[in-house]
Amino acid sequence: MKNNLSRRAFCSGALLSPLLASRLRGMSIPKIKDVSVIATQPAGSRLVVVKITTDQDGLYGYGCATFTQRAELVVDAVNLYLKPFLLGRPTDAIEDLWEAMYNSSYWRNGPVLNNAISGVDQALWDIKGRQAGMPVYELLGGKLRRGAMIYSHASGKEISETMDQARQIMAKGIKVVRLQVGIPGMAAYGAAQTGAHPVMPGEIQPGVIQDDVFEPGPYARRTLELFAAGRKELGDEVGLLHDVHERLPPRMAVQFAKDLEQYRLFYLEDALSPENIDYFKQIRANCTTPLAMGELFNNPHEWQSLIKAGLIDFIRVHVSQAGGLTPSRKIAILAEQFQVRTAWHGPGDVSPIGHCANVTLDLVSYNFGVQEWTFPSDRLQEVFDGYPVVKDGYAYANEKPGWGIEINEKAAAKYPFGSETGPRKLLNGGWGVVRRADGSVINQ
Ligand code: GCO
Ligand code: MG
Repeated sequence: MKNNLSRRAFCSGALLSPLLASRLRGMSIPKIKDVSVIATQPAGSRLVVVKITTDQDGLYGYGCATFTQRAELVVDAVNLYLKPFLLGRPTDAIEDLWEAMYNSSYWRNGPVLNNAISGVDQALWDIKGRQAGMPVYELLGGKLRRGAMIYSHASGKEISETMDQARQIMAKGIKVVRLQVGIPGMAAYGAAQTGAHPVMPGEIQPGVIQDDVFEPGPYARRTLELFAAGRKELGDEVGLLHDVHERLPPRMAVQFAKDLEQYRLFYLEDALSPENIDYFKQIRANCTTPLAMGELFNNPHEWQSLIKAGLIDFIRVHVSQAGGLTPSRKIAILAEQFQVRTAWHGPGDVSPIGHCANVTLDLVSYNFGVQEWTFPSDRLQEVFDGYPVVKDGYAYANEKPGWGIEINEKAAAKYPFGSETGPRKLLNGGWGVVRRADGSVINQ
């Protein structure tokens, strides 16, 4: 009996939901005819999307593989390693192909390879949805909420500017706002700089990239003022969150989370770096500020320990950095068992395909928390058609088969990599360094 559990059993629908089986019965299983990469930069970030073309006319899929700081390396990983590995293989066994790609490099769980695998993984889910004539969320058991509550970014050089932006965001019906503010004479995360570009004394070398300067003390004091103003001016109803971006020494992060407790944050993000996650115990022991972490995670060990120990309240993995929809679905299910909610990473360096994958997970995961949102520019929509729509603070799936995104590949070619200016151009879209006033490098 056991070895009859063959492809025939699979294709006969024994393992599929009745609806899916009825849609697939009689359809031959598509084979991978081509694997190609769309590398485009229509709106600032370098975006990498994998396209899987099948041997069935008009049946193809797209997947997000965006690691903007090392985009070209992901392109090579797909072209040089995954393409020859995948050609001719059937598209239907997504889990099997994920495990096969994941193990094929022997060494695994890194940002470049995970993003390459994610591009293929998400493209296979797109193909299955297109084949079945239904959105990917239907393949995952269907929606358990109509839309996903989003949050948007408010920032400014001055606190008053951040407050103005926050009010504009709230006026659109958005219920959760991230607050960030510049620090005079320093380079703050998520906010424009005030004053001249702070450089290391005596370090100006022609053609050499100037390193940013950041000091945790002034940042922490200024951010506490920001949240005092936030609660006073924006009220108690609105959800307010903040991203430390791992820029505080761990001991200071414990104090900072405690000092922010009075402002009832929706969550405090990346108070610690992945290297210092043991300090979450101390933050937990000292205050009730909700904690979010995960965008920098590539390895299951990073999220499993925190989730199982209940040391975070929101898991914020960047779906393609974890390897795509297949593993991220499992992270959501693990988190659900431990009352940890999801808040998938959703900045501008996630492609519209990746944003669709985020919304899909948001709609099918009982433990959804909030979705970081980046509103698309006209140029981004010139290239990508089908970006999920936001109404009254909620993001909605586009209800089309697969991810429901079509890419105008001619338009994508109009925006090749390299449109950065200044240091970023020299660094191929990569980041420079942030240093303390004493010259030592810090996590950025
Ligand atoms: C966020 C993130 C981003 C990252 C960026 C890295 O919470 O949205 O921290 O702003 O810094 O995605 O490329
Ligand atoms: Mg962040």
